[in-house]
Amino acid sequence: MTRLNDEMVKGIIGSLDSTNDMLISMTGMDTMGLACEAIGITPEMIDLKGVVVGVVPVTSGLGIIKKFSESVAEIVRKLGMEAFVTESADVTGLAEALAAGAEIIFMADDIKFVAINTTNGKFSHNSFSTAAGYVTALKGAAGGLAGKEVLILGAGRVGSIAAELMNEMGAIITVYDIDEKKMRDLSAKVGVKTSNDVNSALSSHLLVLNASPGAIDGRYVKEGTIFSSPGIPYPFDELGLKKAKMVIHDPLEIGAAVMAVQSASFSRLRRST
Ligand code: 2YH
Repeated sequence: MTRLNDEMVKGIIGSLDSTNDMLISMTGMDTMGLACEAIGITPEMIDLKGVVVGVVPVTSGLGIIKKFSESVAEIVRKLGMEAFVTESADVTGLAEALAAGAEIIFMADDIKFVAINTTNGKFSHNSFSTAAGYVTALKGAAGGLAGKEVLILGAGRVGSIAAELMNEMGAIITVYDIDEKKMRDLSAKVGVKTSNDVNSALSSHLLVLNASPGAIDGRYVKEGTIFSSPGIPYPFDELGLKKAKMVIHDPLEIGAAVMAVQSASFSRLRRST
């Protein structure tokens, strides 16, 4: 998945409530409900009260993204957990979060983004969480995926996990990737169909999971398409947006919310009576 940048992150904190409203109206679930469903639980099954989350900025690679850590902390607070961003970055920041008693620690470099549950060492990662979150959103928006034709754009980490998850749900999947080898490998692994023409694939699908960094040409979008689209940068042109019935997209919230709930579930599931 492409790296986020300052520009993509700067509006997140101010738009969390509207992202939540968008999710409710498009999928029938709020952020918490969607995050829980993505990991196979209900909100009643988990106790997030008193969970302390530390977010550690990481300077390696291309370095710190302005407001990234603060945005993750705010996403987590909206779910009902306590969150802080460490003053120091990297290893010193990790030590700071541990010393402050963080039950969950979020850290991201340019390749991986993880949320570690410090009580047992289990961790969630953003590729799974993003895939699970956006598959769940598509399922909600489409009223279920069993027996439905779904196009996946992008056979990278998120697209591949999404293919496995939707395959288990009984969706009929076609995958497209500009990299033919990746596409064939995924097809062999999960047993999905492939397309080598993105435009004709778009023209024949009403449900699309877009996990690719490529642009989507509105001329080929089918009228009434539902897009669940974690892919960055934002891929739609005006025509595509006009023809689409729904576009579910945010740069960070859905993936990070699923990570937080999944990581908390490793120590906070309520015992059933
Ligand atoms: O955006 C990213 C990468 N695409 C990882 C996502 C994995 N699916 N990383 C964010 C880097 C954040 C930076 N190191 C910071 O501000 O701490």
